[in-house]
Amino acid sequence: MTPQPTPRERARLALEAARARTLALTDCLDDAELGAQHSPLMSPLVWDLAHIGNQEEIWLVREAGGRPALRPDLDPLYDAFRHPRAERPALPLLGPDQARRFVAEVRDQAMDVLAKAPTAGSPLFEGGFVFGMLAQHEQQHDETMLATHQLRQGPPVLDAPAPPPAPDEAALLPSEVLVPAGPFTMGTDTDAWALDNERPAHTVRVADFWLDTAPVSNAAYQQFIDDGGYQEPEWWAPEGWAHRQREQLEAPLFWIRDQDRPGGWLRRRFGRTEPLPPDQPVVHVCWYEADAYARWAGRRLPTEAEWEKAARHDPDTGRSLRHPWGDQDPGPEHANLAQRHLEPAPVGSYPDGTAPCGARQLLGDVWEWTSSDFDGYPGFTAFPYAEYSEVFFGGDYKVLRGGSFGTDPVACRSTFRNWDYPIRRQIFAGFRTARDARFSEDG
Ligand code: AVJ
Ligand code: FE
Repeated sequence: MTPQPTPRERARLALEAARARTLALTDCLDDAELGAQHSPLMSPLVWDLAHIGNQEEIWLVREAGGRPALRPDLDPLYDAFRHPRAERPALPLLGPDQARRFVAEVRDQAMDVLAKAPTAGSPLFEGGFVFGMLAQHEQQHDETMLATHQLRQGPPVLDAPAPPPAPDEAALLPSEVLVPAGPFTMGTDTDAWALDNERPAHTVRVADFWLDTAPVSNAAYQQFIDDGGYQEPEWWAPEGWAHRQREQLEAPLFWIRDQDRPGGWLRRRFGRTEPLPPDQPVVHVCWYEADAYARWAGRRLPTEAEWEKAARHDPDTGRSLRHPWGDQDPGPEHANLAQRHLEPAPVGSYPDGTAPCGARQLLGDVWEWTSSDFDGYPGFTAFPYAEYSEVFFGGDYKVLRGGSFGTDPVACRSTFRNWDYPIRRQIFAGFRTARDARFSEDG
């Protein structure tokens, strides 16, 4: 057993890791590229950078530290609710060097606050929560910045080794696993850094169902395309079909038809064009595409509760685990996280990350769309601010689970909830499918 760091040490390490990643994602581009808008869906990277510092100033320097504001004049510029992403390039933003100096000054003060702060006695400080919240906030923006890198045109600036091939036994895995009926504990009261929307823990009954062992692969998704799935309204939700028509969707984002191979596909990935790997999970599909594929396959998306039960319920003990493999922090053997690779690993990878139900790759590789709308759990209370998640409740957003290759472990666990509009596909999102087991011959 490795000794657990204290909450203060854990917070310090998490904040430092987030900052190293933020700087790596911004130091590789020149000032013009940092200030440019690579897609109307995204902020200029220099906005994310200073927004990270502004949030850290608000929460760690002012709220946690009780210290005077450093740059209160920046609050309106970097308030995500005041300016939609498309408007941000026109704002009088800090330049790259000013932003770098600003985030460093805030960090100096935040570290001083951390050194003196209590780590118990109030919800904001319990287990180092507010520091963990800011480390997660920074890492979430780092993943968004990685998605901006993927949208950017021009020669590649990011590199990482390819994930290892799937183990030989991956070919022998059953296509789906049974998750037996019964109650499980969804959400958490005990994970110190869990965010408000993951709380409180509550019991949910789930009927037995079958779940894909691994996320849907590019090869499987290509069969849907080849079978005319994008031309057949029967498979699509009505709003999904309207969206498909309006946007002329024909394939996942970043797929390119290979002119030299009829029916073959290439993909663009962080500035490189390469053959589409058939055995990797499909990525950059919107909820409507995932939903349509599932219907074409005679299946459906899992509900959020089904997904979480598969990802943490241990039938031997009745306990809910922190991660599919247990309570240990994610290591490189468990899951494809932390931008260690710049693409998902082949389906069937990471046997050491297998969940008790037998499903693989529930954490890492690709975010997984669920059929569920984003809402608060019974007894939800916004903490410490409604703008983190509560303002997004009410049915406009679909829940994604599990994290991608670009998600840091600090912002990834079996209770973690992500959400987005059902039309979005610039995020690193794929899916797996499910079906009811009750009343079926296998049930
Ligand atoms: C949880 C990824 C949906 O990026 O909109 C960042 C995270 N919240 N700053 C987002 C977030 C405030 C959020 N997601
Ligand atoms: Fe933010």
